Amino acid sequence: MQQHDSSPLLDYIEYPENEMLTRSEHFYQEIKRRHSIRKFSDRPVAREVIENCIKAAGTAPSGANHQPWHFAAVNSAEVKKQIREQAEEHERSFYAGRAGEEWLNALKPLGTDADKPYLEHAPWLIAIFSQKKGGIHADDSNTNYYVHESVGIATGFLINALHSSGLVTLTHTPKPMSFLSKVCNRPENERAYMLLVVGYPAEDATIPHHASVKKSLDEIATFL
Ligand code: IYR
Repeated sequence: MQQHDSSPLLDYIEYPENEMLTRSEHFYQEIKRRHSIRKFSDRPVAREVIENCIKAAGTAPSGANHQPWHFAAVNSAEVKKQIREQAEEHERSFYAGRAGEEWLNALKPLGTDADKPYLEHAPWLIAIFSQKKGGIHADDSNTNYYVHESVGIATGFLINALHSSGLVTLTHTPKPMSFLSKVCNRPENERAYMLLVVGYPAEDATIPHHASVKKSLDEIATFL
């Protein structure tokens, strides 16, 4: 290995094999309770919880550790209203035909449409941005690597952290998403990656049957 600064791995925890097995089973049981929710309560969620979850997302691995992401956490009713209005405008043309027949058919079992009241009802929207240029320091402007992969992993960490905290989420991808840059005051070099809707579920929240059909281990994995 090349000469480089490093420190010993002090925070690794090894579990006995039987405990490893029960922990992996427990994690599976926990994460399979995570569902995309489209009806949110307007109950507030403390900013500190959101901060902790974003800190967790920020520990994700990334290309050259450049951490090419930005999380704009929106709690302001005014900003949420702007996001809802602009998202719904795009969604209306999407559902009116821009998506194409095949895509619209694929969405039918989810029951989604252009109305997005949850963008105002949910206490928090987290707009995730990716950075093509950056570096390990916030003000660097070097090339970033594996940006999509890195931001995808961080987003996964964030969803997991929010779920573990007892909140529900929706991964929302209005198409196009570029309006988020302006609404969230983000610079030119960043691209909107995803909008996460975060909060408590409404009392009458439901899960579409289609969304709970998960492929079996055999269908998603091979062991060589
Ligand atoms: N962005 C639209 C459409 C949509 C697209 C996919 I792919 C989904 O899995 C769900 C919805 C919307 O949010 O309604």
